[in-house]
Amino acid sequence: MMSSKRITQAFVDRAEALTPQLHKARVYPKRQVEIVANEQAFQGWEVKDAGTAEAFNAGTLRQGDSVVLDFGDHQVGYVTFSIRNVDSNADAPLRLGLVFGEMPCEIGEDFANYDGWLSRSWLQDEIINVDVLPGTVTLPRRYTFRYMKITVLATSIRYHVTFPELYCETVTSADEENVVPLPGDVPDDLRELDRVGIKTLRDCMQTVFEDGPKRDRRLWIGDLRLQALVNYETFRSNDLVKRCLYLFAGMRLEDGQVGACLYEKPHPFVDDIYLYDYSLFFIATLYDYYAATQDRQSLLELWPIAVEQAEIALKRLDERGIVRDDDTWYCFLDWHDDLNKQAGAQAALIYNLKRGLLLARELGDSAAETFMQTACRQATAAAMAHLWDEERQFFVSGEGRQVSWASQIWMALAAVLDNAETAALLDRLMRENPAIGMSTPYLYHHFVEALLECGEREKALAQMRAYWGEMLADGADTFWELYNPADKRLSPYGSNLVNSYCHAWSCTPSYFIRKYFIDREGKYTG
Ligand code: RAM
Repeated sequence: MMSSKRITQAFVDRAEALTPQLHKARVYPKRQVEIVANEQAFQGWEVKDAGTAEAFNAGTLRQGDSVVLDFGDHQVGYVTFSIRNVDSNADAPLRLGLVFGEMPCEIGEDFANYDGWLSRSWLQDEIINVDVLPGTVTLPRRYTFRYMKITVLATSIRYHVTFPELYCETVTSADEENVVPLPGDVPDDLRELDRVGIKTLRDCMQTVFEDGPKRDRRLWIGDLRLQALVNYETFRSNDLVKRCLYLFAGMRLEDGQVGACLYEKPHPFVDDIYLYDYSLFFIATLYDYYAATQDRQSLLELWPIAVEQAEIALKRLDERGIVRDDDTWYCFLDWHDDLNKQAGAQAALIYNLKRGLLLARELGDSAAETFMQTACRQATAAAMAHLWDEERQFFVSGEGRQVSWASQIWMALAAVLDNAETAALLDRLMRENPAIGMSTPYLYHHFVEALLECGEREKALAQMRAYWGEMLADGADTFWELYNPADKRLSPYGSNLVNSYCHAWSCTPSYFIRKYFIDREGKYTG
């Protein structure tokens, strides 16, 4: 049974009126390739040159033949091809097998063996039958890919086929012209991180900030928050952030919580998923939006919903003032089966209350100011009294008093300790390296941000270079949803085939470089 949602239609309408136009461009394949098994290569698949794109357009394919086209970079869009029959008229329909892959693994591996727990339907393949030849086909679905495999499953004994033209019409709402070039003295490796970060964001920017254009193709507020930060430093599509905020505000869950994610079609609707940290991020995302735009009218309209998120979050505190823990998926923080969320959730609460407090002051809302300040003081005191382990010098989480990277990172971001103590905490974290580590670029982002916020610029740069830099060395055209340098096939979904390889929350090197290492005069300060 569907639960009833709290809909504020005027907000949804406001959001819909801000739906952006998509920019289109035609992209042709760059070459033909072969994907071959090689244990030394990333995820066990190597890409080998197998001929030019022109040779593909001029060549003939027979029943049973296949070809893999490489578009040279990550694409999001609609594929069109013209097909001609050769040697005879087409006396039977043409049957084609198509596979699209962001990564070589999606072309190399047989989808029939897929055993992940997310739907098989996320894997991008089709069988199409073409009744009339010669002809032109435009595939109705939007694909996200670099590689496209075509297999001729059936012609007839009389005819073969050729593809004189094939291209992808790419779509994005991002406006490249708004991106200010980096100053000349930025080192090449940082330029490359910035370029790929921007490309990642661009491909996720559609009529909302999608989390991943292959999967899940929807708006998650945790991803939105980071995309918005990169956007303010790059494309400056501030109305797209506004649209997303109004969508979340306009469609809340039964008890008023901002939902974790929402869909646009067939009409905007919010999913039932509630995550403690994600709902709270409505406050931080609104705070960042206001800081970037000074859009006071939107702030005024959305403010009551932000306050409400804080009120709802406080209801989860136990008699000690600590977020009640349980075994459900109540808070995100990171994909890690063994991560206890309690301390991270508490820190996310404090982090957002602090931003709520600043907004309350900005608005001169003294009741909200008192509320945020009191809640913040109490949540911080409770964290220090019950989650700080004086002996271990770490924050602990849950009944098992778990020490994890996520808990320390979020307490650092919440600035529960002073700057010097936070820097020492992060230093200890790196030295002692507790077993519950970081799985996603999302948590790596927060680690780098925590280092920067307490003034550890060198360490932050080194972390960013090591992590996202290694992703580049492993062949990233866009940054990935999951990346664990110690286990490169890692997937929280049971198969790396269904991982997203262009993922919103991974695009933040561009934000770090531009926000923290370029000064107001546009000079590089690294
Ligand atoms: C995944 C998506 C998304 C993330 C959620 C929590 O399904 O990758 O990016 O925000 O999880």
